[in-house]
Amino acid sequence: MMKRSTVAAVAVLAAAVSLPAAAQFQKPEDAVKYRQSGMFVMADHFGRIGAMVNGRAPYDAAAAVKNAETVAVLATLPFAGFVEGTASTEKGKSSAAVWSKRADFDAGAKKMQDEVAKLVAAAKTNNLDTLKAAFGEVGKACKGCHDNFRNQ
Ligand code: ASC
Repeated sequence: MMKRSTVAAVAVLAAAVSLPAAAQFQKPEDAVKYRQSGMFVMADHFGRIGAMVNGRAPYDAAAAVKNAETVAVLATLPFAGFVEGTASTEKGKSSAAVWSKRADFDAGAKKMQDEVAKLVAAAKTNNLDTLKAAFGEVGKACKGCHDNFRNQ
């Protein structure tokens, strides 16, 4: 038999190793801040590609790849911040639908990540039209969730 203190220590260690998303944050507001910050930085880098495909900035193939790769990393991050009990009714914020339709929300996140992976590949083709098409698909994936899971 393990001593009670040992059992407790093992339990703490197991919890730390498995690290459920919620355990990453001290308080619910931190989870909200985390996901909003991630989305903000992701939108910034995505927007730099947008400026190129929309003719507001000169096409720089290397910068497009770098920004697409940055978006790909960022695209994995915000979802840990969607912890239970952090829905809002405020315009522009996450609605209760995120949690009541969680499978749909997760599928939307996956769709976005898949389209972002294609964006990276498109950026590497060094073809602005290819990049433009992939940019549009990512934008659609963003919008899909924003329409359904963000208060209008
Ligand atoms: C962006 C951005 C979004 C999406 C969305 C696409 O650049 O910040 O939230 O694209 O507007 O419809």
